[in-house]
Amino acid sequence: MLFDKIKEAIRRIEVASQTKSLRVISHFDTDGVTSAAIFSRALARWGKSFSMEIVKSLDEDFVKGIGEKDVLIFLDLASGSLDYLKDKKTEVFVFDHHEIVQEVPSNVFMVNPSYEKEENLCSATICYLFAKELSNVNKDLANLAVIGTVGDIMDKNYGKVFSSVLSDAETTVKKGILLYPSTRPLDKALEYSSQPYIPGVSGSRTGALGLLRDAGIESDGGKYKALYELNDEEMGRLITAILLKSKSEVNEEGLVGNLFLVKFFNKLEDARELSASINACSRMDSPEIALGFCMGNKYCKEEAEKVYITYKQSLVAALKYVSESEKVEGKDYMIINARDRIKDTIIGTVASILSHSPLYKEGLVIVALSYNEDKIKVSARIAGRQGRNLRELLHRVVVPIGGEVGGHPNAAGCLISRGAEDKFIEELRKVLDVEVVKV
Ligand SMILES: [Mn+2]
Repeated sequence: MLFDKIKEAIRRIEVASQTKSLRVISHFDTDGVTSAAIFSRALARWGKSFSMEIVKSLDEDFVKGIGEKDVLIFLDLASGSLDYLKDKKTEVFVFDHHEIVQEVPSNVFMVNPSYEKEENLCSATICYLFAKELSNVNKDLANLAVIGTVGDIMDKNYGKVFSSVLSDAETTVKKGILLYPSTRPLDKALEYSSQPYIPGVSGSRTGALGLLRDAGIESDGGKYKALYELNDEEMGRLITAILLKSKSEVNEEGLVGNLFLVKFFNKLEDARELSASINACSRMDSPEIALGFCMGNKYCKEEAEKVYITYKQSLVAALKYVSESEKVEGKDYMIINARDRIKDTIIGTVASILSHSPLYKEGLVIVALSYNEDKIKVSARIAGRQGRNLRELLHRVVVPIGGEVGGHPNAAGCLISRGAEDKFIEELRKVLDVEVVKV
């Protein structure tokens, strides 16, 4: 049982921390940062001395370089790095939800719902359950678990455990369009929305006002309601109006979901918007700002707002670069080699946005490359909803070159060495061209 594991972890950390410091390492995405914030607060209230680090990933060299004088605690990562941890001569704790692919070594204590085959929870929720078990005072951290869950897109078919977290956080849950922030007046929210992209509405003030008119949603002296303020009937009409405008480009299943409103800095905020700004800070190399923001630091909140704006601008600049740059194009594929013109931390998001754009035909393979020091980050996406298996495709190209492939059939990525740039593109083209012949 996960709950038993949490209790046991508390007992073991209590013992280990009598003689050693705690070194906590967490992941840089929203779930990892919210996990880190919950854990930091909980450990401080418990009176433990600890250090906290936020990392982009756990590669072999990094793990091997970690010393053994402290107790090691990993949040939202390490379930895939167990082989590198088995030789550490210190206690290791893993609070994670990723799939465990190797055997759990005897020095590692695993707190992972997938290991227990229980309700799927994100790391922030696991950390929250740990914090709440330590003390009920930590119930004020429940909102962070909600934000982490939204960040990992695990907010759809949740179960009993997450429901209790929602009630601890006093979250307002509402069925509606996944357009954020749902706290912003609708005319603005629609005009500035890129995901979902609504043709003729996204980026157009006239289009946004026209859509609201079609849906029969009126302003009160020029001021529109926010999405979360709509009643069921208005929400229904708005969904219909958007579906009519989008034709096949937006499907109802992806458009409608749960809106979560959480208290943050004493204001009601859309968890999706908070998640996006935390994610933006990390992607812009400022995970410490994201962490401070989650921990209630006012200065970090202001900085996070600035970084979020810069992030959105750099996405726009990246998309502009893509539209103007020379691409390697084939019948059913497009390769964008951005080199150092687009950050490796946003190249995946750029590829995702392109894949949702109505400019590209269904099934087009989009592969984008960006430098990351001596490596190259590769992100592959399928335009539309179906096409080839990208993970398999990348795997075939990478095997002779060397590198690790991760992801899913329709969104995959890999890391290769800078020296393999030309070879990778050449091999990729070969594989992609052959596929075309096969079809
Ligand atoms: Mn996670």
